[in-house]
Amino acid sequence: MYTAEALRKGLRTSRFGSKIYTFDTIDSTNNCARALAGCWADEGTVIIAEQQTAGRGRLGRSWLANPNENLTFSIILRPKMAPEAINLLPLSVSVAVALAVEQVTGLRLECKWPNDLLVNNKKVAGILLEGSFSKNTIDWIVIGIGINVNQTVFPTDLTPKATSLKLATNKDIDRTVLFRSVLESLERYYRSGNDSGFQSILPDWIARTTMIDKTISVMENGTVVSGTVKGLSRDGGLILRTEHSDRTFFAGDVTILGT
Ligand code: BT5
Repeated sequence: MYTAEALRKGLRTSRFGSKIYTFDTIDSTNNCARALAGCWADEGTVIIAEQQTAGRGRLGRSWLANPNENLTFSIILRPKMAPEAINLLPLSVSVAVALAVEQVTGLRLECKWPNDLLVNNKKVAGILLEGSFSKNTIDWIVIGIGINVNQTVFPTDLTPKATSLKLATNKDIDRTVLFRSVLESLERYYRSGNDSGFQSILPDWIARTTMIDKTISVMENGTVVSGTVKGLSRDGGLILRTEHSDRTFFAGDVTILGT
């Protein structure tokens, strides 16, 4: 069980984590963060739980994580960016989390568009961005982050596609140390995005993906489109060269088919 004091001890951030709400069990840390964000909770407020009874991914999918073994938390942001650029934010979060995990474990994480982090081609972390927008402004954003840390057994249907930091390193990872490192990295990337534009994340994200020039299929709203990945657009979309033209996707599920 976490305590806010233990998580904050030695945390080298200025705003991120200045308020941390810890829960033993909650439905979803994103639900709690959304409710707090709507009540003007401070930017950088963190909600972290040992166990989620309704942890979720995108499009109503579930995020499944054993208690006492993983990191599942959400953070409230109020970014200074145009809503059209919002797709850059999960890319920035992906790179920030990858770097922090790398510093703590020595593993190299790979970014898979739009919101996955992989180790050895298996998903080790997922990011869920939810927000409230009004009149071309962003009221608030909640970023939910799930990292498979010390879990070694996954439900059967996840076994072929999920892994954890412990499975990849054969070592127990200190979740508190990792949490602090992730929060510090998140704040660094977020500040730099706010100060000089989130576009600056594009080269960093590209450097951490093996998707470029791969043949993939993207499923968007029930339609599947196949093609070759050509890169990212200035606003974080995925550029796919199909048989007929180049298309840019801003949402969807990617399956990597080959080189
Ligand atoms: C995501 O969605 O990957 C975003 C996951 C975000 C989870 C965090 S935990 C804290 C916060 N509170 C929440 O309620 N959520 C956030 P998506 O790309 O839709 O992927 C979901 C899919 O990943 C599922 O349908 C499963 O196939 C797979 N999956 C579920 N649990 C997994 C796990 N622990 N490891 C790897 N894959 C998993």
